[in-house]
Amino acid sequence: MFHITNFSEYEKAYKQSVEEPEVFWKEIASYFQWNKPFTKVLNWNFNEPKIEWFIDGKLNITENCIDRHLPSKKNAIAFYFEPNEANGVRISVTYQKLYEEVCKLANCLKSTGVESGDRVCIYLPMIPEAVYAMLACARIGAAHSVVFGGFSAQALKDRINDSACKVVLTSDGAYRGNKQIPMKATVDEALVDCPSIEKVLVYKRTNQAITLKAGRDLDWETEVNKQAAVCAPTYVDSEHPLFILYTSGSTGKPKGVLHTTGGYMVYTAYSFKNVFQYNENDIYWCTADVGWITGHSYITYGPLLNGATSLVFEGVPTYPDAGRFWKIVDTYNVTHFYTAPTAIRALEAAGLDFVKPYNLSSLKVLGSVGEPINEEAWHWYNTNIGKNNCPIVDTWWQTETGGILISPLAGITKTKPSYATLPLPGVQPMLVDDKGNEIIGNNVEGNLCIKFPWPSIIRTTYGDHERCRQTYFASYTNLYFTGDGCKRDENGYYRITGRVDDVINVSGHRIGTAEVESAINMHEAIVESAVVGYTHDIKGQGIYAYCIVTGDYANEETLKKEILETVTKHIGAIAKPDKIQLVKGLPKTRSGKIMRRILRKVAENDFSNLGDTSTLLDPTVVEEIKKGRV
Ligand code: 7RM
Repeated sequence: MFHITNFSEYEKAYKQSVEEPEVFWKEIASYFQWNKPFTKVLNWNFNEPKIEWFIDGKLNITENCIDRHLPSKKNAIAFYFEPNEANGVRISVTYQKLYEEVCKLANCLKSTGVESGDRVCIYLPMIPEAVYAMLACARIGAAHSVVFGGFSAQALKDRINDSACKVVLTSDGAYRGNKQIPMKATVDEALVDCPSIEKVLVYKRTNQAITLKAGRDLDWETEVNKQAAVCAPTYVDSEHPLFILYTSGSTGKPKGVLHTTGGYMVYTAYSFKNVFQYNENDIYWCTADVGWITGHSYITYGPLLNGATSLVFEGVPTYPDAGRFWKIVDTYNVTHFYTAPTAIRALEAAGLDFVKPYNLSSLKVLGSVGEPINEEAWHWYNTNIGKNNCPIVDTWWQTETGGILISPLAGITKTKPSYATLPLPGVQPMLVDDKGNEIIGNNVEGNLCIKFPWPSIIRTTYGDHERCRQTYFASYTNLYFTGDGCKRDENGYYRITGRVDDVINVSGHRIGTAEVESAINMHEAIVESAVVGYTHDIKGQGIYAYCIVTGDYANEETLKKEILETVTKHIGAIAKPDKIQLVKGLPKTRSGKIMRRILRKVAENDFSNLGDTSTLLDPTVVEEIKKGRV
């Protein structure tokens, strides 16, 4: 049964999903349109890893997102578009219009030479075209690689080259609050060094001045309007790549997480329906950006697969003021609202005067995603937004998991502040100690692993399968390792406590400390740096950088400014350190390993239990670091 409507149905579904996973998922998969039925539900081993779902099945995910709904929902709204400027042009996109826009863009991609199996980079603001772009790729079997609009030219270039994209879909610029951000100029800078790119399609959003390179750059509207509004779906194998999405890990450059078609479709649709309990005529709004996995699974695919009506928002929570979210909820009668704890904390800090003017009585379900939600933010959200009347779904998942794995089902699972509560059907969590021994029983804590595949699990990291194995499947034999620490309470409820690796979570954005360090080290005056996370009231975690300076520099203030510029250039503004401390040395063991534990404690302003520092290569650096804390 696709839709779970009460707790005993959840228990029944969960039990079956563990005891007879193939029977369970076969039935869920039968709710979709397959061009050719699958012959086997699952093949897997976590050692290679090799994971295949709905084997031999052929399908097109956009047929399931759009065509399938047309007979009953032609004129129903797929999504409303709310622009950055509250008085800008609002658009309502019906399922019929969505069909036509996606078909035209799909034909346009074909005309530029894109074929099934190719990769297409999408670098766009949060406008309807971003959704059309993802679906147009999927329509013709090309894999999309969406790059968040806040990433720099350098970061964009690395991502385009890693998966050898053929085409970039972008816009002239983007509106963001009271700012106008260049997009095309950033693409131009990236493409100086991207040999695989053949064409660039440029959508005019801001009408700012741009240059078009003859033979390469095309005007979006001109090209799209030449195309027929019908495009037969390309049927692909269930395991055909659907998209690549780059995400940060504890070492080196970002990894291209690869998701495939059939399993991702089944799981995002199933999890959307059951976690949010979305019903006909509800208005769902997820405030994420399509540049992150939340935008992929719960703005584009999950809602559309369910024939839902949702909202696509171009702007930011605090423009023109901190009441923007609540004003939108009031205007559209939003019933389901899904956002990140960092936004909740920022809006809480702005004060209730920004909430009071608006009628929020349409709300039925609230969601949280991206990082642990602290109890205080949970209560503020529950009291002031939900008016003690809306279940909060604290949804834990990752880019690699494709969909929500641990979460309450709205109105069905009893919630507990700061707990993601229970696994969805098909998800088998396991806590292990550092040696990989299972931690059994309740009231325990350990590293969170999953012991059985679910349909939307990562298949590989693009171009480097060994890295996928190393990162997720090699820490513990036969387990998928999440990188998160986790508690299980007396009732078996899960609470994710945060990363146990060198990944920090800044405003719900995953940032690898190694990535920031290598960006900082690009500055000529810096030889070495160490980056750690520390507790930040609004962002959840802030970035603290210790930098060893050897080169010449004018003065401390200028140098720090230059370091920030270097990081912005190499990664993007989201990775800028909140605090920079210039140091003469870093605490290292005799073997040269940086003692990050000490650096984390100093960043937290906690000088207790720094441990035995006498064995360090140079114990005096610890005193220097403590004194110089910023
Ligand atoms: C969806 C997303 C994944 C990391 C993950 C966690 C953290 C996400 C929650 C959470 C506690 C949550 N994908 N995380 N959701 N921690 N409670 N509800 O964010 O790939 O960008 O990040 O985010 O550490 O490993 S992500």
